[in-house]
Amino acid sequence: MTDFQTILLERDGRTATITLNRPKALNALNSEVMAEVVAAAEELDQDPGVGAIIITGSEKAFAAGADIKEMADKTFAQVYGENLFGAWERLTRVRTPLIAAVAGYALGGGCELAMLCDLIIAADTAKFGQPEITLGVIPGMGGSQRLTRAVGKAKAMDLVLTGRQMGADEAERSGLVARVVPAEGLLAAAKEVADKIASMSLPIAMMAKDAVNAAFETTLAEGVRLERRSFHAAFATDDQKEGMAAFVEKRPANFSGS
Ligand code: CO8
Repeated sequence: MTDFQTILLERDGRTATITLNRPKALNALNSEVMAEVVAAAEELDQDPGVGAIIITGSEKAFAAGADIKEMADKTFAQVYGENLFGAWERLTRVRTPLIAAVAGYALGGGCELAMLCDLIIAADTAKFGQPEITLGVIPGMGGSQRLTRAVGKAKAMDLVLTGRQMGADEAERSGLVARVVPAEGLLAAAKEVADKIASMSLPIAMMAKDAVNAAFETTLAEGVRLERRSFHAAFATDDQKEGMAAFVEKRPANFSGS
């Protein structure tokens, strides 16, 4: 695995953890962080020994947004020409389940990075927001779309137009966050969820993730059709045989990923 400057990478069993590591800038997402997170996630995605990936930050900040100092003086021609921060979209093609473990600030690009993951587990200290409007811009990594799908138009408009921050409880009530846990237990809770997911059949977890994501991309009828095809296809795997045999034999399943 490549030598990274702005992230830490850990493996424990079938779970990998990517930790954003620019503490002095509250993990502001500059181009280097983006390149490293995306490269690490893509590399882990190629490894069948990895069944789930956690993306996390520090106690104070998951990430305080895209790096304002990097962007401030750029012209339209530059940001358009280089497709500034466009590579984050590559995370949507990572097939291994991605879990965001969020403590502290998840603002702007930080909130959008969390929403690029498949599910968000938040510490009770987490604060989510899309403050771009206060800087004279708008969300640019999917915030206006993914936040609206997650929490609905009313709250998305509230957050995107006022730039206010939303605490962990409100985020959970609104459907942005899957679980809220005490800050000191955040990584353990995320690891428990990741290990649970990683203990399942990886190809089946990929299929399940794909099916849920289809709900955001297509019509109900198309989505249900895709789900049924994938459900039928699951019967071509050894893991379907193992999972159902284990149930009948009253023992835990031991999935092989085949
Ligand atoms: N970019 C660069 N540096 C940052 C950022 C950031 N987003 N956030 C914090 N920092 C830096 C500060 O400048 C400061 O550095 P220094 O010590 O050198 O002055 C250091 O981190 C610590 O920050 P503070 O002193 O401000 O810490 P506080 O605890 O007082 O405040 C806050 C914490 C409230 C999080 C505050 O830092 C803040 O408001 N940060 C900016 C939040 C923000 O506006 N984020 C949105 C950025 S725009 C964006 O994300 C667009 C995404 C879409 C891009 C995609 C394009 C295609």
